[in-house]
Amino acid sequence: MKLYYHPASTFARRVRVALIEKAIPCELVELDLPAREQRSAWYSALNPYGRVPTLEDEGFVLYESSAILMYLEDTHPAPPLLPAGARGRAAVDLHLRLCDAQLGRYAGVILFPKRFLPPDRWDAAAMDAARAEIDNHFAILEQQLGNQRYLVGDSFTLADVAYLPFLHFLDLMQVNAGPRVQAWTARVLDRPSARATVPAR
Ligand SMILES: N[C@@H](CCC(=O)N[C@@H](CS)C(=O)NCC(=O)O)C(=O)O
Repeated sequence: MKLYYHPASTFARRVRVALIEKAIPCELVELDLPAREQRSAWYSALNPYGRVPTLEDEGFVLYESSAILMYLEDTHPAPPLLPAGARGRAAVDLHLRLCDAQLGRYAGVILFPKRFLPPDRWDAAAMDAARAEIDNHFAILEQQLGNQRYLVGDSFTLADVAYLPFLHFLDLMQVNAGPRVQAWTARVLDRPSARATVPAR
């Protein structure tokens, strides 16, 4: 199995975390994103969208981090990162979708410029609007977390894996995180899989 990734990629980090949690052997192939290797002919043949991550498993090629997470779960079910019952699995699915729709797209508006562009190229109005959406999303999660240790009950699941790379940047995004979100973030980021995949910036 091969994973095409970049160490700074939030979406690729999800997959690296799942690989570590499940102890799946995998060759990591780093793409030179600043040099636009993701747009090269050889990589476009694998992933026509020119993004990381992409997984290659004996000729089977898959991209979109959530789809890769589900594939790893199906092919390597132990240790499980999905609950056993239909409702728990549906709840994880819900959080995977909402993480992308209500957080990932807005996080990118703040994180890409803050991590990779000089301040004179930041769009402050767009970043403020994105932060308002993100604050609203985390206010909802604050309620949903209740007294649970993780997002879906007391076990670490793919829902937490999907959020993990974004939780890492709560401070950089200047999110107004409530106490439950803060405790959940600390718990998630303390896992060995999180510590082993910390981006350089
Ligand atoms: N929806 C995709 C998003 C992947 C994505 O946006 N990857 C970024 C890095 S975090 C990327 O490859 N950017 C390079 C580019 O767009 O040229 C997923 O979940 O895998």
